[in-house]
Amino acid sequence: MSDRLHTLSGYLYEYQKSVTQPEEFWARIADSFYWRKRWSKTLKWNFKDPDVKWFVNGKLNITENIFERNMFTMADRPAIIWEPNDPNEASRTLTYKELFHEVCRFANALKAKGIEKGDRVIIYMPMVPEAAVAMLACARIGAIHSVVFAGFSASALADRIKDCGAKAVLTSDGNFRGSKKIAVKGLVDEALEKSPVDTVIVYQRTHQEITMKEGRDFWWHDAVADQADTNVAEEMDSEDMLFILYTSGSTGKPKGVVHTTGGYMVYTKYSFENVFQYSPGDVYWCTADIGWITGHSYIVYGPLLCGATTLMFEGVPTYPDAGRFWAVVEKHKVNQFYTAPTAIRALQAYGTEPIQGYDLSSLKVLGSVGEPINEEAWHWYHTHIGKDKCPIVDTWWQTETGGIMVSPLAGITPTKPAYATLPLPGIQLCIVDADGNELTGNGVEGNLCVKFPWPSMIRTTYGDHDRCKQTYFSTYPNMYFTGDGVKRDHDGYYRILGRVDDVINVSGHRMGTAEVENAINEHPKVIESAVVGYPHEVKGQGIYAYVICDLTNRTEENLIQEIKDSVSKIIGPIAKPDKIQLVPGLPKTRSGKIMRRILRKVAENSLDNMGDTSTLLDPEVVKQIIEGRK
Ligand code: 6R9
Repeated sequence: MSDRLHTLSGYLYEYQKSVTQPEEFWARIADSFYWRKRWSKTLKWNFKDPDVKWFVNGKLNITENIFERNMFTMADRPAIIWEPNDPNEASRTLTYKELFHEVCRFANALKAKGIEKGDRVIIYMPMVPEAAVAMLACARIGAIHSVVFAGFSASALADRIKDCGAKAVLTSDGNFRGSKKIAVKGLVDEALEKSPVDTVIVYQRTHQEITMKEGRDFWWHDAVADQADTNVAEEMDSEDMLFILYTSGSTGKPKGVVHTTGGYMVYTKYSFENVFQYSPGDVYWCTADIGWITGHSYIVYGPLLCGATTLMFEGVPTYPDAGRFWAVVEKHKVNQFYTAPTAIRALQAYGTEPIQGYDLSSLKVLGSVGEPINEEAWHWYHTHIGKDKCPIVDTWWQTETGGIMVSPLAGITPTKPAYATLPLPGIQLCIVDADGNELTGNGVEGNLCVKFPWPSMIRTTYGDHDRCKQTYFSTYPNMYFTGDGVKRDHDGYYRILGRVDDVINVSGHRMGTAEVENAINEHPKVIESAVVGYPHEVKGQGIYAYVICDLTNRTEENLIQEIKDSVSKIIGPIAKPDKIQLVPGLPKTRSGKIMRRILRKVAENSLDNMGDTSTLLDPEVVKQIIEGRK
């Protein structure tokens, strides 16, 4: 059943209803799903503890809502189309029936290995259909999945295994990425030395040589070989955990954002069909990796709950050349295309030549996610990819929000370049000043908060509820604080201005400055460091590191390289600083706080307005830093 809106007045009407009668509104949407037992109360909440429960006492399984609920009508419809890294390798299509059988077989395999409801399972896999099968099989048996982006290092993987106390790791022998072949199993082995698990299941992708540990490691194809293709889904409570996804914050350690079953299901389906205006038979493609929230909500759960055909792409935008995205759009006649501004800017740099010759006429909707989209990239996307006929949905949301919060509804909401436009039904935004006063009316700018719960919101941070409370619910009482700055213009449209905390956004990937500093500080020659973001043409933001170090027995150049390598090893290549400046000292206040504001100015090269430096312990340091800037 579809809950799709079709007109602007329809949206405005629904929005109004969703605010005045939120429980009735969401109960109506939730009623189109299959519940083993209907909920007794739609919502219970307070933002103080915080304690939020949707569809209280409802019983369900999310995979029953993907498969059994639709099986009579959709069995032969393509669920996943897979496009491999190498365009010469054949693509694969799995119908809903085929996907269902794969999920059941793998669910049975997990059970046979002793994985039970409530156990945590790490998924560290390439972009192959089996990664989606792995997630859905966990959901089928009630195990909690935690997908770790396959570009993270062994040590980042080990930290996540340990933090969630995982019982199993699902992985591959290796991954193809552009022209590279990455030895994934070796990284897993290294991680498991630090954080052991009972079971490892290895999907064979690259056929490279790996070591398998007797009794612990099993091949995927062996594990499913004798399994039945039917499986009775585990009955889950609406508030049972569906997954944990680690994300970076302003403090050192990544935190495990927890999403639960009922609310996440309702919201991802509802937001998917409305934002993208998906019609049965369309081919939808989101280029994200399943290691990020975008991959969870809008490659796997949202589209599949809608009975959509979702395309999964294993490769990168520039392999074998910068026309690859457009070749894939043409080949599979993609109707909705959803990517990140950093990819658009990277392709923009190649000019329009790589687009020539590809038939992009199937495209109906273009999407953007992950970071603010600058006007230039917006226009390029609109003109050269959308041929001025496809609406762009600039979707603002976060790992913590579970689903899209602010976005045009494609073809319904009039768009404006660089604006995420209006909140989705059920989303009650609030802009506050630094003291937490709500800024009402239009033409205001401040910090973005949400003042009422929505079904797919974060419930806790795994193993540390207080951290959830401190990070999101303590800055402003009775509000969820997003960490983003925002402007509401004279039309009431929202424009996201970027993070106001110590989180930077590099190519659409979230990174805590403290997290990068900790990694830099692990180098034995480093005494202290400070990391800030600076504007970067393609990545949105680049990483600029100021480092105090001991240069004995090293040249400056060597040490900078060693630091970069070591950050790659500790977190992953995505966290490698773009610029490292060795400095004699850092600008600190008398109380010992690093004044990042000054470091940001230097990194941005805007030196004329350094602001107040009177509280600095040693103003001389700033001069030296400016002289040595990169
Ligand atoms: C979905 C996702 C969340 C942060 C968020 C914000 C930035 C995401 C955006 C956007 C401007 C958009 N962000 N979408 N900024 N316009 N359309 O990206 O989740 O990885 O948790 O990042 O990304 O700063 O706070 P996540």
